[in-house]
Amino acid sequence: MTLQPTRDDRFSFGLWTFGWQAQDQFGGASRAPVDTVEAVHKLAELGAYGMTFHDDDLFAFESDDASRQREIDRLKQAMSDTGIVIPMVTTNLFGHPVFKDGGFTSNDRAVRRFALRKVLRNIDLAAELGAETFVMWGGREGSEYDAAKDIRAALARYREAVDLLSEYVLDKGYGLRFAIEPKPNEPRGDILLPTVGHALAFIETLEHPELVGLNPETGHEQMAGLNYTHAIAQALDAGKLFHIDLNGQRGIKFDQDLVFGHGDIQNAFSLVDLLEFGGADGGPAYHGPRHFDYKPSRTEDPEGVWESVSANMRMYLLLKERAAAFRADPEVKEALTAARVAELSQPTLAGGESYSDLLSDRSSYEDFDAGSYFDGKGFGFVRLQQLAMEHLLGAR
Ligand code: GLT
Ligand code: MN
Ligand code: MN
Repeated sequence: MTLQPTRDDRFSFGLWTFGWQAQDQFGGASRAPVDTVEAVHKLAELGAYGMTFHDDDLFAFESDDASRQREIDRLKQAMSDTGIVIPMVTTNLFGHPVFKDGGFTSNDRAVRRFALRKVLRNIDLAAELGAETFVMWGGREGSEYDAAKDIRAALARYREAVDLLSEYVLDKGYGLRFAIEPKPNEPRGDILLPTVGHALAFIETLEHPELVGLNPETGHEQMAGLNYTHAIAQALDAGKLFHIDLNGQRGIKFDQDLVFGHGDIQNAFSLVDLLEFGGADGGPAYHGPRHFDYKPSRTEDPEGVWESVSANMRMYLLLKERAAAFRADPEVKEALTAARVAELSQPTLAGGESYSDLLSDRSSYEDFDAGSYFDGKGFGFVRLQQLAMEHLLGAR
């Protein structure tokens, strides 16, 4: 396995990631803007296959039609010069002051109508550029004060928005699907649809649930203290892993958006193992872009920014190589068998067996020796974990 990324790895980056000028709550920008065309060429050179963007990343909010079109044309030219594709597009409904109380769920109805128009226009652009996924991150959809927001009304307006956008995509015959990106907080005190689980439940209430899935981000689940690999597994179980935002986070704190693997490395290892080898017959469980949504730290200059772009891809490929070695190790295979990991895939009842059969099976209850589990019948999970850690550390 090579650590040099190729287009087949399907690595993609948001224009807002390497393009972040590193302004934060405590200080202004520490870097100059990155030109879109130069960035597309640089991504191609480093081995990525795709780039994604918000409308406002490509052309300024309220650009006139001519300057908007100029930026779109420059991007198209760079795409055809490099082969870089645009697999996903998203809309900025959080940056401008008009969205201070959200877009789809602002208390102000005129803002909600403006937000819908902004997204509809951007959906046309996404379809024109051949994107397959349209992400919706509702960072400003939420509240700080319970009295200020009727949450049930807000969810109804969120639903109304997603239903309208779905209807538009269907009427236009666009090949686009939506992916909701959950986040628990920041910038709002509490954001609506805070976790993968909340978003999955919401999707089932929509007019066109088949058109709507998820774009879970590593750090966002971890900010809620949750296990990202579990979240991804449940999204896969629901057939809703439409897109993914990979990055790094260290514990429950502000959204760090570190390089992938520079946060919880153990969880990154199990995640790559699941994505790459958790599918049928040990193949990939996910086939979409491996999209990095990270921020190069404020300490980095332009050289450090592009180093950090490469670091994301290299971390992913390193973890893929480590996971493959883990799976191929005969001692790991033996430990997995001892831990009965594969036994969980076996249905609890035999084919055709009913609850009556179970009730009359004395070996399952009356003659079952539950006592033998005291001081015996361990699962050996710690041994398995140690083997995983040794592979992760390159000790095996
Ligand atoms: C924003 C956010 C990300 C989202 C992006 C999509 S923008 O930077 O922090 O997690 O994926 O709107
Ligand atoms: Mn984030
Ligand atoms: Mn994200």
